[in-house]
Amino acid sequence: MKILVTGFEPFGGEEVNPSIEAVKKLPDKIAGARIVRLEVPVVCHKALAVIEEAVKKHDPDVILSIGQAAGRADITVERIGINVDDYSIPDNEGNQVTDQPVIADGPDAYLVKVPVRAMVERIRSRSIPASISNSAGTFVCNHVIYGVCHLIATKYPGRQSGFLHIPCLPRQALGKGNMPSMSQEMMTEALKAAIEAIAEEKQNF
Ligand code: PCA
Repeated sequence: MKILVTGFEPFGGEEVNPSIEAVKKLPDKIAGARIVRLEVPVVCHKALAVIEEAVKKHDPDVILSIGQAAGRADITVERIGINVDDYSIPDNEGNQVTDQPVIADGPDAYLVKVPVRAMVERIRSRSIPASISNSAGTFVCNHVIYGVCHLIATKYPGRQSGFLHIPCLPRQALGKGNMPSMSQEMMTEALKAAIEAIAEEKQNF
């Protein structure tokens, strides 16, 4: 089994994005699954194209994307992507899309096809706080959740996709009052736990 794990480049004036930092530190194999890493631009009109190119090249069974959610205190496993782009800040190429669909004529929403409950439980079993999230917002992360689900539904049947939001790194939280943070080591451990839960469920099919 092969899992494409994506993280984002920094955005919103930050010098680092914990998602790509945690992804870079993943081992090459987790629970028998081969890991392929990919950095994705925080650009509305490019993110999905970069992911699709990697899907064509590597033919993964699962696409698991990771993004930063500043202000969240735990690892959140996203359950749903909605067909809405409504950005409160510009993306990294200055696009501030409002009230647009991700995919014109697409369904209103997609539920992800990874075992969100088992992923949360596995992360918690490592003493790392985690929960299910029922909204990934309406910025580039939601765009990717929805867009990858749509890609699978329309072009790559049988594949699965999922998304985890992770908190800021401690160095991003410096001087930001009550901004929660988590160490990169802990976040990488959480990703490993989530991937184990996905890989094990797949083996049981
Ligand atoms: N977080 C943003 C986009 C890129 C990222 O890491 C989001 O939550 O939409």
